[in-house]
Amino acid sequence: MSVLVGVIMGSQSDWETMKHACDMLEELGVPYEKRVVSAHRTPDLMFEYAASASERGLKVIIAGAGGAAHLPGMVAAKTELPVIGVPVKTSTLNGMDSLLSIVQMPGGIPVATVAIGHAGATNAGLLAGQILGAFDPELQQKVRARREAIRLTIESSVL
Ligand code: RP5
Repeated sequence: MSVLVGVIMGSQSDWETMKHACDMLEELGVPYEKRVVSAHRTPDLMFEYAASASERGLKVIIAGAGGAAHLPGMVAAKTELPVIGVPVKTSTLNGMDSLLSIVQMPGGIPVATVAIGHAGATNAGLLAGQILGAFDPELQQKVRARREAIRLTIESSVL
């Protein structure tokens, strides 16, 4: 099956967080690719990746970065595909720097920003699955079943 989601991150050090997006895509059976693409250290690669993503068949891009986290916004500037931004938690400012760098996009160039860290990365994978699921009933059913399993777990919680 062709790759539908591109998972990119600004550094190898983001993988601990971004692997949770990949785990979710695997759980949902969504074909994806993953690679390190840095807005600051490999700007030409970033532009090339974003500009060619649509013609390569990708449908959604998940971009994670920390600190001066310009990757999601700059990628969004170069593609019409939906971009989901994951703020990676930093040791210096707890990811608030990442969050604010990603979330405050100017009108006209959206990035769907999720929570800082692990939960955000998980939700990024899930959100990509939900976007694709709108056009894929089988995938949408997987999302539905997953939610149902969560509901049952919560309702049967014993304290
Ligand atoms: C950002 O700088 C990356 O997304 C990463 O979160 C942060 C630190 O990168 P390293 O110095 O660990 O490579 O570009």
